[in-house]
Amino acid sequence: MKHTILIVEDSGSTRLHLSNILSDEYNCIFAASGEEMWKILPETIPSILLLDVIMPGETGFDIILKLSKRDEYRNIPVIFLTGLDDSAEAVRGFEIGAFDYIRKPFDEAELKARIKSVLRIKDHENRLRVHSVTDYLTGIYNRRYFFEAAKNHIYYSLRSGKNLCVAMLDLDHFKDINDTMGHDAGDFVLKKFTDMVKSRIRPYDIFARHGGEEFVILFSDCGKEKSVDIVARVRAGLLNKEFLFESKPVKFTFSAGVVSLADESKGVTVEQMVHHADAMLYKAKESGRNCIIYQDGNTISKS
Ligand code: GH3
Ligand code: MG
Ligand code: MG
Ligand code: MG
Repeated sequence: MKHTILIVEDSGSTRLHLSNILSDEYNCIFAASGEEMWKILPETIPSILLLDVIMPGETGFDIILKLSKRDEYRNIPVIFLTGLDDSAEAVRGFEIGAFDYIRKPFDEAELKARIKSVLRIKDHENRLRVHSVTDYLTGIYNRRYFFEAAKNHIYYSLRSGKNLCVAMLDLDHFKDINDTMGHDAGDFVLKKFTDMVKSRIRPYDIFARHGGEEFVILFSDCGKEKSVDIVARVRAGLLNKEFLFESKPVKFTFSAGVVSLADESKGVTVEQMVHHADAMLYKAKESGRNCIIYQDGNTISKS
């Protein structure tokens, strides 16, 4: 698939020139001003923004500063394209976040090489980002990502008046699976379990490995009943399910604790909610495992 390059340039002849050079290799989209660019961006996030500096209306410098304040745009790499022959301006461009800076008139081969280099760095950066938030074994989010994302979700929920719930899930007697069938069988179970949960939660919920055989889910914009229901459906899905590991049958269950932001005290943190869900999980283990416990004010229910 071709990368998309969004070119913001007020000069028609430069736009045409860039189109001739780049259109074979890239999907080029053109804007003649910042104003036009802001209309295109919500529809198309480009792989690179080629940004002229001197334009009527917003300058390239104005634009990059605005982009850096928007979560959805701040990771778009910007290459400034300009006739300015002043290294102080180039330095300023880099200081405010440009990836590269190319002076007009540009050399075709050099322009192409610089674009390729930015794409390579960006690709590497994206891989690192995914890597840093992903659990290696199961491919779901890791604990670090969970706490970061959950913090924002709580903040958003408090501002919007929407609820959210946090569930802690822990596989029952998981050590026995490792001990009787081997560590690979344990890994297999962890993967099957995460697949099962992924198929039941909604795309905007956050599902992460908290550690070992312990998992955490944030149910975004979701009430307690619905959250418990989703966890209960995972539990029900596992009840009569037998997986085959190297032709040997393996069955497992889990216990869970669920808490709701609405029932927490004011100013509660993610860490406190997770701790609270963990306390409910502990009760679930104590009451015989393979069950879910949630807290409704002072009432503890078991399902
Ligand atoms: P409980 O029902 O009380 O939760 O018992 P349990 O056996 O599930 O809990 P325990 O904490 O005693 O054992 C958890 C085991 O999970 C111990 C550890 O070796 C194993 N474990 C942790 N991470 C992994 C992993 O990535 N792969 C495998 N195969 N095992 C793991
Ligand atoms: Mg210009
Ligand atoms: Mg366990
Ligand atoms: Mg555990």
